[in-house]
Amino acid sequence: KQDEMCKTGQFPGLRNDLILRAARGQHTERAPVWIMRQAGRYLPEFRKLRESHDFFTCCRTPSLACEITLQPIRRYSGLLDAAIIFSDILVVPQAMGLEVEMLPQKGPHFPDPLETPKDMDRLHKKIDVNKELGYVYEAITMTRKELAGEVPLIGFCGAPWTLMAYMIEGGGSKGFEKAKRWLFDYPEESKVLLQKIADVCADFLVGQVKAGAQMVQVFDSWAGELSPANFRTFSLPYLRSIASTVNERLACSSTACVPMIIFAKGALGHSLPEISRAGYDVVALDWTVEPAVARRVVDLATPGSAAKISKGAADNEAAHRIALQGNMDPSVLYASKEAIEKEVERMLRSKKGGFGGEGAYIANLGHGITPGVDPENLKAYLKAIHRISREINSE
Ligand code: 1CP
Repeated sequence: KQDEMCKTGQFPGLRNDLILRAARGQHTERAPVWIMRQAGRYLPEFRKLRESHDFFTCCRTPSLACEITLQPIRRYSGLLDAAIIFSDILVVPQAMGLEVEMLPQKGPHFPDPLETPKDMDRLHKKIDVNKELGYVYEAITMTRKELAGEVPLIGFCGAPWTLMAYMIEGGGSKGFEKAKRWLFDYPEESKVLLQKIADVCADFLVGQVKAGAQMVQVFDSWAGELSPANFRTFSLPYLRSIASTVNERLACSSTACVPMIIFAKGALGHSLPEISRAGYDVVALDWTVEPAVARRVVDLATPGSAAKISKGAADNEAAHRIALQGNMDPSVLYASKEAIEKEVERMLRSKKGGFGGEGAYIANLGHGITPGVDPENLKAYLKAIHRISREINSE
């Protein structure tokens, strides 16, 4: 059924492919822009809907997930270049057999987190991802149709280390002591768990693409909690595994590959070269890295692809220039519109250490937008990106 679904012609033609071109390393007339967590609590229309619907009910009801995904697209009509499906990274631990609830004001909570490796027995032995997470696929197919080709739809999942951290901590954490203790005391069992999560994530992303996702992002939000050595032992191999499995599986099922984005927050300072060679098309940056430096480091780390400052590279070109995404500090959105514009100038102009006008760049924040931001300030940010990047990209 899934294979039938992805036959061409099922979805309306795409009218704005700016982000797909940038993700393939190409020059674009201006920088495409989307915002991590663009569908969420800073929007009054989202908060209104949440008054009458529980969080995971929103995730599990395709019509609600579709509506929430479209909220920012409507509000910022013409200013956003992608939609991201409304869901959460914690639907994967749920599919693996752990209970997760969303507590008001507190965030995610696992009533029975994993305490010792023995608890891994409580996870499902065989996971039918298509069955457990079919509701996400339905939401994606519905939203892609509703978008009617206005902008591409992004799918996503959490990274194995970030998900393992939640499964052991039982929710958000300051120091991740329990999860890190596993890495030191039970390294082999940790690797088994990480690979198991990676396999589910790969299945899940393949299913999302078949259901209509035109790009996917892997969120390693807590990568920065790990030392360089532990990041390379307990996170990076599983990020690589996801990228290669997804691409192989899509190729085998004759489904066109889609650009993949990796966001390893906090790990760029020590592992940007390794991350840029992990098999992803786009590397998302947090705000602790200077864009021009990141551009140089990534080009040096991926010489075959950097040679192609690919104005005309074919869409399915294997070795295109690695694109960058990011990376404004989300807190800038609390400042005045003048300050926001000034920071956008700094982020974009190469003489200020910014991304410059060569393309292979997707504007975003360096992490998710926070609940207290005034939606009008986000509008000022989006408008500044459009205006300034159009200027720079045509210079
Ligand atoms: O009360 C509410 O309405 C819950 C708030 C909320 C929302 C709007 C949560 C709980 N998740 C979401 C949606 C969500 N989560 C999206 C939607 C698509 C979008 O617009 O971007 C996405 C992509 C996520 C991904 C997610 N969930 C991440 C990775 C991104 C990041 O910001 O680092 C993480 C770490 C989570 C876990 C999570 N879910 C929700 C919260 C509050 C958290 C963080 C908890 C913590 O502090 O550890």
